[in-house]
Amino acid sequence: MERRKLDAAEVTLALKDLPGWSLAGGKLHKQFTFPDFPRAFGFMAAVALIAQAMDHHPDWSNVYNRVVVDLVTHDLGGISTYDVELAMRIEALPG
Ligand code: H2B
Repeated sequence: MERRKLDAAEVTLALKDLPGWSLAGGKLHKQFTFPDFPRAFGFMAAVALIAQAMDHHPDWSNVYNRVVVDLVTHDLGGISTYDVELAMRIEALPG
């Protein structure tokens, strides 16, 4: 798909289809909470496979059962179509 930086209006529009996601520090941001660490890590493993296939990688952190995900396109200096695509693919993961 096209890899292009989005303007503020396009980001606002994209967020309408991304429940729980917000704009924070110039990145698409969401915190995920799981029942336990293995579920959180399983989620991260699933996201890692998607990220590697896209060659587009999240800024993220994990503490026990929580995973904080921030999506930005470093080389374009902002949120791009790829960040929205990755967020949508994360939302489409089972469970
Ligand atoms: N991920 C993100 N989020 N932003 C980037 O600019 C980026 C990336 N660049 N993954 C990619 C890898 C680049 O380094 C490779 C060479 O395509």
